Amino acid sequence: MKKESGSPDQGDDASRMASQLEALLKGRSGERHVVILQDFPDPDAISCGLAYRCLVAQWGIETDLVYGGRISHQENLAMVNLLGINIMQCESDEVPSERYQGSVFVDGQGTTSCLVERMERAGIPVLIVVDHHAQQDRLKPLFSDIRPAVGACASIFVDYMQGGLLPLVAKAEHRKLATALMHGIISETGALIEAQAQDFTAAAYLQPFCDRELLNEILHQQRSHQVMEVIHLALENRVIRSGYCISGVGYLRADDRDALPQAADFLLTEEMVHTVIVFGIVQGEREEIHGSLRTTRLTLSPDQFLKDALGRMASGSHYGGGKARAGGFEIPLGFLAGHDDPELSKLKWDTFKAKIQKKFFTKIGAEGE
Ligand SMILES: [Mn+2]
Repeated sequence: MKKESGSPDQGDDASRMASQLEALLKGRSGERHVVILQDFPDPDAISCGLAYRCLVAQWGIETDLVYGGRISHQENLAMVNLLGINIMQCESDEVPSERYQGSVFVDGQGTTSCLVERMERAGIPVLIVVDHHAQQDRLKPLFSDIRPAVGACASIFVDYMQGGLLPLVAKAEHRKLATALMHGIISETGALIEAQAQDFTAAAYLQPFCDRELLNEILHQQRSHQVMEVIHLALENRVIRSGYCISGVGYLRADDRDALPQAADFLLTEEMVHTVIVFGIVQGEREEIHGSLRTTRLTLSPDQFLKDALGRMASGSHYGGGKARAGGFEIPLGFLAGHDDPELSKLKWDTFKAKIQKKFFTKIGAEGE
């Protein structure tokens, strides 16, 4: 059931995926599904979760949207609050797994959530994966629709809706959904600059139902002081080699985690820089390295680049992955995790920073410079 993107019969393929999904959902009526978003959910993921919730309601399927980290970006908080989207933050041992007859992954394939193992241990079957990142092979779902050529995962859901699974009508619930999906598409495609034909088709379909005033409000959130400070550090600590800009920002709170991609976006505006990597140690329930990659270089695949540079962990999965123009990575600190005295903390950061920089410099062939 897996699908490669970019095939000439994309239209037929898309409607085949929609009818396969419909067939599966029809057989699942009355169930409750857990929709797993990445640990730091972005608008694309949140809107896909909402789309799934609205879509499956017609078969009497209930959903919980869950994530294991934080909603950290100010725009994403505004989105959830202004649109009244019901979404649950869960520690992995808190997931009420006995409630669910199946799990669903949107805008990810289980590699960006700390809740996956817990779901697996609870024996919850993986029903559906809908994503636009490169194929990750972490999960074995009953239905999988992976389209790396699409700019936003939200556009895949709009494709299902438009294909007859949930035609939009003029009512408040659909207005909310259309606004969320539009925000997903806009923010995921750099204000449509990176959008593909299918994203434009989706946006055109959503436009008459979208609440422009609300969208405007969501998109014009100011940056928090902490985010500005992370951007400041990223600027100060950056090292540039052959057009690659790498910057470590040290420790940051889980609440400020989404400052990393914002800092990366900012550093990418410097002339002669084509690729940026910003990373830091995120201190939440777990302490972990998180990093964000942004590139304008057409010949660079963020997914391949991160997999090559960082390799795999003992479990066999990669530390990172990506999609067109963007990627991310997460490195568990294992035995070294946890708050320490200032001296140990500094040693720990210096060691990880040096190691990560070395891996990237080796990958780009700039090691000795
Ligand atoms: Mn996405």
